[in-house]
Amino acid sequence: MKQSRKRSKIATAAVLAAGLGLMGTAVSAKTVQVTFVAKETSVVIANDGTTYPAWTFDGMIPGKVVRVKEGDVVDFKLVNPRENKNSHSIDFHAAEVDVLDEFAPVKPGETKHFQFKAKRAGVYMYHCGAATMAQHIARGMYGIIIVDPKEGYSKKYPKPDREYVLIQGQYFPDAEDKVAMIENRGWAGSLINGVMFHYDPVHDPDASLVLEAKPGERVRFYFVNANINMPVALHPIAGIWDRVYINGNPENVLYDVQTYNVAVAEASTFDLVSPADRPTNNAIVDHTMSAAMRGAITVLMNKPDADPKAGRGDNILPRATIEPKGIVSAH
Ligand SMILES: [Cu+2]
Repeated sequence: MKQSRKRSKIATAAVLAAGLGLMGTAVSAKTVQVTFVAKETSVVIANDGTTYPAWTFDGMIPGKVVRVKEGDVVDFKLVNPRENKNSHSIDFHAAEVDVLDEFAPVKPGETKHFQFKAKRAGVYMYHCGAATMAQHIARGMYGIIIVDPKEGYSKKYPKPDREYVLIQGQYFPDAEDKVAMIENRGWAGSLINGVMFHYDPVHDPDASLVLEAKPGERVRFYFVNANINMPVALHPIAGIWDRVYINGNPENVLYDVQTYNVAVAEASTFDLVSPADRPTNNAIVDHTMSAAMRGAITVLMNKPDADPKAGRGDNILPRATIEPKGIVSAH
């Protein structure tokens, strides 16, 4: 009943649009302004306050969540302030443009401005692609752009009760050793949203956050593999992925999956539904043990008193507030 009312509303909108001569353009498509400022700055990468001389978008690892609707135009600016020492760039995996034009390096003191239309629904990585790319990604220049489907929710793509972004990256303590990054040598940690064991007080007593939901809720994870060289074997310990949407597109749905392999620079969407009749916990892990034990474990608590704000609105990528310790590098 609800569904058919919704359909008739859409039909009405189409008739109105036709009457106004708007057919052929998506009625709800809009232009979304996004600005990133490249910042070469120290950031905290562990719950104990360990800092790292990062390169970032806007001073954070990962950069901010960009969320648009299929058909929207992204009007994008990358500012590379004069104080920086390096050229930086942007590579939106959701954009179909020219690598030598839109994605070209931007020198310190310059700004790049371009537009692209987000034509295909899904979840996509973005990152800096300036040379040496492995180093610019390893030092923190990456994030997610979510392109929500223009059709909205459906039986195949139900509305989730909570949503969380999880972005996994590799931590190379020697920030200058580009060759080690390319060759996968010397990596010491797995960052989840920029911090090792970010949401895992079980393995790291300094961790201050967990992810929360209520028993029986559908929790949707938007996952990006921002590693330099390692695929991710994403598994929800004590659960089974109810659905996996490859590349986050509702058309690419898999049901009942224990572990899904996420390639480097791939992003996908994962739905988890916990038992409704009892409180439970899941540990979302990269089942690749060398990564799990270096930080790629996230606790999801499914409890009746879950914070109603958790995993909703602007709280889909929670960031722990951690005091930095030790010497903070100026660059
Ligand atoms: Cu860069």
